[in-house]
Amino acid sequence: MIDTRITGLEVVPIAFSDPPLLNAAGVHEPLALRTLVRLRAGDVVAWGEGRGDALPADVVPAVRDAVLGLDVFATSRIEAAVDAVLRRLRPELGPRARLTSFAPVEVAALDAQGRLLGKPVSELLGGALRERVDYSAYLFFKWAGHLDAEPDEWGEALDAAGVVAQARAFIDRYGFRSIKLKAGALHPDREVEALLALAEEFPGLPLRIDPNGAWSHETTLAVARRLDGVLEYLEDPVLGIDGMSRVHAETGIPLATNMCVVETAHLLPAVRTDAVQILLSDHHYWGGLRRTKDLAAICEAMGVGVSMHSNSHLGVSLAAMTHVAAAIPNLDHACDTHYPWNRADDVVVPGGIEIVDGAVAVPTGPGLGVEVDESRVEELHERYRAAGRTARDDGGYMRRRDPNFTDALPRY
Ligand code: GKR
Ligand code: MG
Repeated sequence: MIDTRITGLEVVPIAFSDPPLLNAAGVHEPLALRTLVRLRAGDVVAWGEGRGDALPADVVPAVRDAVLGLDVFATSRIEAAVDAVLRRLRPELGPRARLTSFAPVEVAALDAQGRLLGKPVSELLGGALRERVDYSAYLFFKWAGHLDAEPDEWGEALDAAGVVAQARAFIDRYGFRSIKLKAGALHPDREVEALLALAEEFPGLPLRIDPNGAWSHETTLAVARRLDGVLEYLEDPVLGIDGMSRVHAETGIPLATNMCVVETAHLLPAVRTDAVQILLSDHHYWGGLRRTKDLAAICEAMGVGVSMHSNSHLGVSLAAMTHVAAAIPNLDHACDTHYPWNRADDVVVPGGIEIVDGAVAVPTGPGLGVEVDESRVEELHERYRAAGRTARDDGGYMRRRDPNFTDALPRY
């Protein structure tokens, strides 16, 4: 019998380069923050990647003590152990925050299981139903470069022409076959113009727009009229389940969310009021890959479609997203990914995971199927330490250029 007990768990906060991408909250800072989990079980080393706030330093020793010695295949017991620590040390955390902490541990446990068995994670999730997972080009309005820095390789995109040029670069490099535009940054008229320019330039490609709740009900109705028949779906035009429900009732347009349904308690109210037609799953805060599969099954039962949300991330997450997406029967929209914006700093050994023809081939090697470059991890950890930041502050960074900027929503 192979030894499958957990013998080590380390949490490594990292920081990596991120371009100045605009959104309703402000603008991305020069460094994005993430959390890596390095887990040892039997004779394997495994990895998980989580949000920057997934496992704050003060809980790490207790989380480690709680999981050491557990069987790495017993993910429910591992989850219960992590949950108990968080309830004790951080009673103020709600279910979503606790699931956010568990997620990278679960991914690392699945990576370890796969490595121990010589099986890909998708097999542990029931098997890949497709060999490749489609992703969409995730476009942003952006500054040419960071404050006090030279322009970056993508250049400025602050109007329709800039966005179309960005789309062209993304499609030339990665072959994307659908497009999402992050909105909520400029006046909605400018954002609609950009979307219409994309529709003209790339006929037939599914298009989405996501202002992260920056629009009022009236603005949303005006945008929906102008984009009638153009969108695959409209993502979080307004805040809250009631607001989304009203928009859908008055426009009939399919609405997607990663904002008003972010934990199980939100599902029933959203479905009862027909507020959401497509749920954007995200294993990073829904509690890992198994829970994401369960979520997709619930969506199927409730007649809600499934797609996938992303935040700035590296290749360990891209691999995890791809495994779970491949194993979800009803995931029938291209997933979001920020990977093209961040891949230059990836910790995954080059060539390990690539977007080709708009899709990622489901890794077939053991576990997540990607190898992590430990020296790169140390480098990114050093950048995290040197930066002295522990939280994302898009609004604060925007105020350095525009002191009057406020992230209060709705803005338009
Ligand atoms: O990266 O600026 C961003 C996005 O706005 C991100 O923070 C969102 O969580 O991509 C996300 C979304 O779909 O809302
Ligand atoms: Mg969104």
